[in-house]
Amino acid sequence: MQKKVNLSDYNPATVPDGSDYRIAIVVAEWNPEITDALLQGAYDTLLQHGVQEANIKVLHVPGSYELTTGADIALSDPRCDAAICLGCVIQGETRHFDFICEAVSQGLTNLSLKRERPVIFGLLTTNDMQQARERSGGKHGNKGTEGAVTALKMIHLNRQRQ
Ligand code: RBF
Repeated sequence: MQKKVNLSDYNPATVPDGSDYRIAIVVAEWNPEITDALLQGAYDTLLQHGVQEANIKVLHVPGSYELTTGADIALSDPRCDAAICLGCVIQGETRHFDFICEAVSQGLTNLSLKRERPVIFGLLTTNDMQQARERSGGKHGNKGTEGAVTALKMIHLNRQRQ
């Protein structure tokens, strides 16, 4: 089996067609150089897999901590099939890093179960800006792309719910 360098090297044939999917992308404004690149990766990947531009809604929130509320607002529309959440938290001197990462990961998990729809965790949590760049279109791929692929696969799975 071929060794995966990163999950952005996915096989397009395994991704469901998204032509009747409605997807929200919720993106944090902190570290915009990174989050803009994640957004671009997610958006382009959804288009490549048939999602119609009119069915992609982009919501901006101030920081990663607000991703959960932003996704909840997006999913308050019952026609919205999934929310892809994108943000970047760089580890600093303070414990804010841990608080934000913990709150977002718990928040998104709980929201997905509450709304019974996929909520995708596309939050980069890196030691420095260099690592963030490598994961938003650099040598470790683009986590926005991976978030979009995950959303398409999870919507397909969710539509099999009894
Ligand atoms: N938001 C991010 O998306 N990435 C960060 O790296 C980040 N660092 C923060 C550091 C501190 C000390 C504080 C107070 C906030 C930070 N935020 C960051 C913003 C946070 O996600 C949220 O928008 C604010 O705390 C307001 O709820």
